[in-house]
Amino acid sequence: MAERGRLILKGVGGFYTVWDDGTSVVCKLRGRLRLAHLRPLPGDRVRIRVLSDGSGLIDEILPRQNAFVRPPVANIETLVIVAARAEPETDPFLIDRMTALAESKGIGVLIALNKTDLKPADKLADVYRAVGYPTILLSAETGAGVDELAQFIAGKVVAFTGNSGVGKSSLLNRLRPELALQVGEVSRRGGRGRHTTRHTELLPMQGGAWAADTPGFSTFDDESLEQAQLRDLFPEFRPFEGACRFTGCHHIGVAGCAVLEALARGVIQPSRHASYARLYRAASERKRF
Ligand SMILES: Nc1nc2c(ncn2[C@@H]2O[C@H](COP(=O)(O)OP(=O)(O)OP(=O)(O)O)[C@@H](O)[C@H]2O)c(=O)[nH]1
Ligand SMILES: [Mg+2]
Ligand SMILES: [Zn+2]
Repeated sequence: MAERGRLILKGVGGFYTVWDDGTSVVCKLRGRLRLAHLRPLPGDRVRIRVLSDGSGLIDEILPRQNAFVRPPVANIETLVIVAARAEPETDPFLIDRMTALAESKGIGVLIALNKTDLKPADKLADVYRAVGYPTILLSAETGAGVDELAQFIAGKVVAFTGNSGVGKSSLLNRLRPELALQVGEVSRRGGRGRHTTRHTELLPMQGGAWAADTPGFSTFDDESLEQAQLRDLFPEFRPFEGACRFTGCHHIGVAGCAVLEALARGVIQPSRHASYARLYRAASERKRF
């Protein structure tokens, strides 16, 4: 069996909290790794040495299965994309950009629609269920859907992502009240979140799961979703592969495009194709500069 190594829970200011068989050890990075500009991420597996004073040194970062820049996290099995229809309302484009990023890294997603006590999200849920993504309707306020969420993440290493204020930390508190994570107030004006969570941290959950709470994002990194690859990151396009009139069709405004025909028939969700087109245009802008 391959060595699993110890798990990095968080890193703040050059100090890394490492889970070592039931206890956590605060470690520094060995000079050789620091000089090579190697920085461990929460979720990384590492080899450590515990010194006589109880502190530790990270000797080696084991190879990564995958890594995200934002949220900064590695070796995730499922990305839990938290969104809400109110206070704050999530732009579906943000959801679709995250699903595309997850697809580009071969990571599963869960669509977690929170705050359903404020505004129902059934229609939005239908959009993602039509794509084939597991989708849960939730309320951290009433507890609706939380058992289903617990079952879904059991035994997995997952990361919660989503715009600030959608209730990532609140859902984690519902799943495991002992965590007592700080949650924010939603500002009256604009109903936006306030970036209450400052660092990404992996937390031990029931059922042997680990879940990363992450700060909500307001902007994205210019993480490269390449134009040529984009159409493969929308799974609902796959049934139409090879069915367009032109080989290598990018499913953007050309005659005889099977994806656009499916869109016109309502088989492909308009918001999903709009997000695809927006990502496609952004990628072509990047390519020009
Ligand atoms: N009504 C209602 N309020 C909720 C729900 N979930 C969270 N909230 C409230 O929304 C606010 C923001 O929640 P947080 O859990 O801090 O949101 P977050 O996603 O962790 O935000 P950041 O850490 O800033 O990224 C808090 O006032 C919560 O009490 C919900 O399901 N219903
Ligand atoms: Mg938070
Ligand atoms: Zn096409």
